Formats: sequence, structure tokens, C-alpha cells
Amino acid sequence: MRQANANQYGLSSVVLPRARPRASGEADDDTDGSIVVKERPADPQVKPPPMYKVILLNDDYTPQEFVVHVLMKFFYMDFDKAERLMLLVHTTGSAVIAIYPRDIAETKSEQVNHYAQENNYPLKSAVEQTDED
Ligand code: TYC
Repeated sequence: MRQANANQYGLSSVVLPRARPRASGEADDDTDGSIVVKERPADPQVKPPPMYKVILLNDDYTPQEFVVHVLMKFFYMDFDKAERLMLLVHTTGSAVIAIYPRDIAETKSEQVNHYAQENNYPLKSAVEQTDED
């Protein structure tokens, strides 16, 4: 008999179709060769993927205007938000500027760091996993 593991697909139940075509007049129930896997709770080990923080670091040399420009260019912030975040980093040393799945967080951080280097500024960002519950 065919086996199905609903949770391997992240589902709580699954119904497999009958293995052979239904003959005309044959009953439309699950005694006809279709397989019903009974409902059960989803596997609690199936968690959403972890998220990652992009952290911007302060330094003494990158101009404030350049940091605001970077936040608007790569994180689509409006001027007021970008300026507020820049000043938060400037006064506290660092701040979380965005949270994304891992690949996107790493790409954004690399874009910021490469762009700063191209412009000869020491501005740096880093990626850190968010705390899991
Ligand atoms: N501290 C910098 C200055 O006074 C400005 C700055 C802000 C630099 C935020 C980096 O992530 C940064 N020019």
C-alpha cells in the first residue's frame, strides 16, 4: 500500500487520489482505492525560517549626508526616517535598520558595505540573527 506523510509537506493531512480510474456507477467514497491520511497536529518542529537584522555601525568619518543617502537608496526610507535612524546610530553607536530573511539581509548589508568602499568611506553594516522564541 502507498504511504503518505502529510507533515513532510508541512500539512496536517493529505488525501491521495485513487490508484485506478473509477468505473461508471462505482461508489464515490474512500473504499474505492483512494487513501485518506487521518488529520493530526502539524509537526511542532516545523518552524518559520529565522529572520536576520541588518545593523548599521557608527564611525567618525562617514558624512551624515552619505549615511542618509544610503538608507534612502538601499532601504527605500523617506528622508525624515533615514535622518532619524542615522542620528540614532550617530548617538548610540549602532541600530537595527531592517529585518529580512537571511539571503536578503546579507545582500543588503554587502550592498551598503561595497557602496561605502566605492565612495572611500568606512561605513559598515553587519548581519545578526534575531532572537528565537
Ligand atoms: N558619526 C558620523 C559623523 O559624525 C556620522 C555617521 C552616522 C556615520 C551613522 C556612520 O552609521 C553611521 N560624521
